[in-house]
Amino acid sequence: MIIVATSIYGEYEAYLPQILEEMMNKIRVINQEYKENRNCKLYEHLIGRIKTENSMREKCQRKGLAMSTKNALWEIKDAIAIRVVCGFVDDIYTMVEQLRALSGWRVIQEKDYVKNAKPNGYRSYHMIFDIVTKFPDINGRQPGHYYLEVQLRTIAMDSWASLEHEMKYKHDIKDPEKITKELKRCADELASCDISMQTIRQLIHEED
Ligand code: 0O2
Repeated sequence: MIIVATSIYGEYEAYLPQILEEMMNKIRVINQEYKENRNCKLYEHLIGRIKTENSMREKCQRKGLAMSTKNALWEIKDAIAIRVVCGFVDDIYTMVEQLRALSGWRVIQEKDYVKNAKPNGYRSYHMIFDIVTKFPDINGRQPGHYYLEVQLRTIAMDSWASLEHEMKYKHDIKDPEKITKELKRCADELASCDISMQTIRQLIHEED
């Protein structure tokens, strides 16, 4: 018997990296134009990813959804995701407005964990867009619609989230309450540094 392993993304799998690249390019153009007009960049770096097969299957399971292509691409909305890592908190909000203005991008969900941090200290601005692409979609449309998640954070927020994410998967933590408390303290200290850096930038600009 031959077992053919099929991706949870089915026939749409090959489109996903192409869509991701196209959408990242749109964000690169925003940065380029901003640099030309204002002589400063809007973000430090950009990361894109297609959710791995394992991670998508785990998420379907966690949400009580069947492991189908429809659920992976339509019910779960972060198969395609971009992270924009900014230098300053203000730049997050400038970028949010620029993304909102992109043609073919429609915001369907927004969560401001920068102003309203999660209880564990997690900070980031999350947006889910319905984007129009040149590819067919799961609902039989062409041009097809896909979801794209964009997370916007400062460098400090990103460092914290990466380390916290890594540590969460270590199961041999002896005193989880203490660790949670320490992580929260670190997140708040980093947020306070972000505010200071923002203030310093404003002071420098006032001197210009
Ligand atoms: P990964 O590894 O990024 O793929 P949902 O997206 O529906 O599961 P929710 O709560 O509605 O859950 O979405 P939310 O709060 O917008 O968070 C979704 C994503 O934000 C997560 O995706 C993480 O990337 C990130 N995130 C949220 N909370 C935390 C946190 O406390 N710590 C860290 N490090 N990241 C967080 P995934 O699919 O869980 O993971």
